Amino acid sequence: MAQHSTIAAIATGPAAGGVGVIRISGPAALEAARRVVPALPLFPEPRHAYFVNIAGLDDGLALCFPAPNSYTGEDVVELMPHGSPKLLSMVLRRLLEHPALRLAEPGEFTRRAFVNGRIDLARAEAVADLVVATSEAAVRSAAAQLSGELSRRIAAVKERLVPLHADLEASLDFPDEAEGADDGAGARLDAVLFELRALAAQGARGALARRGAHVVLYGPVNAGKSTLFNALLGSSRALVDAEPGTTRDVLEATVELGGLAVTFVDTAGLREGAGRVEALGIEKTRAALKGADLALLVVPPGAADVDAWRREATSEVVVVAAKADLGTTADGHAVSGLTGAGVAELKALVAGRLGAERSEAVALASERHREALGRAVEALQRARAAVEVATLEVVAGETAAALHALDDITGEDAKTELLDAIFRRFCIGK
Ligand SMILES: Nc1nc2c(ncn2[C@@H]2O[C@H](COP(=O)(O)OP(=O)(O)O)[C@@H](O)[C@H]2O)c(=O)[nH]1
Ligand SMILES: [Mg+2]
Repeated sequence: MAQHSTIAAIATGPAAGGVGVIRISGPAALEAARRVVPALPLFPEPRHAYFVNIAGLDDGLALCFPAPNSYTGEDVVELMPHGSPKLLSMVLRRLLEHPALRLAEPGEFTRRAFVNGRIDLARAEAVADLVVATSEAAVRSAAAQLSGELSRRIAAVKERLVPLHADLEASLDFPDEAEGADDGAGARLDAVLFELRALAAQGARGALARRGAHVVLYGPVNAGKSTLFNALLGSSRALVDAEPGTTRDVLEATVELGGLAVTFVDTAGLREGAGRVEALGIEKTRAALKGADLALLVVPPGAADVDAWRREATSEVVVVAAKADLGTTADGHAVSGLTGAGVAELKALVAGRLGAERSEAVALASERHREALGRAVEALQRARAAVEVATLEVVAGETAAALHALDDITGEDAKTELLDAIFRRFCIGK
């Protein structure tokens, strides 16, 4: 797009590496690149790796991607000297001396790819997710979205919804000619609703994959929570002592379980009559339980009233019978934090409950997508109800609203403010 400025940025991370990449995109990309790489021909071969001197400082590769066959859809040049952050910033500074060039804003390369129709919004957002993914599940989730999985499923739903909407509008506008076009609208809405609800159900898992899961250990004082916490992590993070109330703050540590980033949270035991500091810890325990994806209720042998403990949690609860080495364990998954018996099995159980390694956990990683999908489902539910009791106008109107919500996911007619908000999450050079 000729009205665009030409932008440049270091595309690789700020740490030293074998190779670094500077990316330039826009109409002046080649001209600017030739200032620091005089050896680049006037008409370089597309996607050919030229081994060249870069800025008189280093030898490396230069590749040219003429529009529209590039990441952004514009003319792109990538320079790859050694990955010294200082060297890269010196080369970049030289490039930016070109009057047509300016430093790229965060996410601007990907934003241009979206604006130029190279990728839709759902896929553009997946780039940001992939770059910051820290667990295998997060990588898989972002990669699937980047491959267009979500976009394809949305497109498949629209393929059914658009003709339905057209039939409804036709019945409204030309009641005689389009007689019967709205027949079976209820069944057609049901089919679409079924599909969208399935997609929404996967959304929760996708979210877990992206942000990781919180698993909170709680229970009576001295149950062995901190000992188990340390055993789960394989390191001594929490203080352990026979004195009740040793753990007063909330401790967190993250491990990877079945490809999922799982943050275990060790809490103060819940008990009455605790001192002031410990009481604060107990308050934090209740807050941690509210944010838990899964709670491990750790109970010592002979613990009473396990059901009352269960009710403290709002998430799913797994009862863990601690100190199994002492013999007389309570009902529940038996472990000994002291000997390590049952700990591997408990980890596997936790991974299973969280749905780690379930590859369907790919579809809806972003909050924005879940919200838009929720709106689509609600509109279709109102449309479905209206089929029985209200006018055709209502059915058609709600169907149109559902279509708009689906378009929000892939970014058709996306507003500038929305794009600003989305691409702000990116780092520079992406
Ligand atoms: N025999 C045995 N003792 C344990 C085990 N886990 C913890 N303890 C002991 O129980 C006491 C309380 O342990 P701690 O982990 O601090 O419990 P918390 O208050 O629930 O965090 C300490 O004296 C631990 O050594 C276990 O698996 N077996
Ligand atoms: Mg403790």
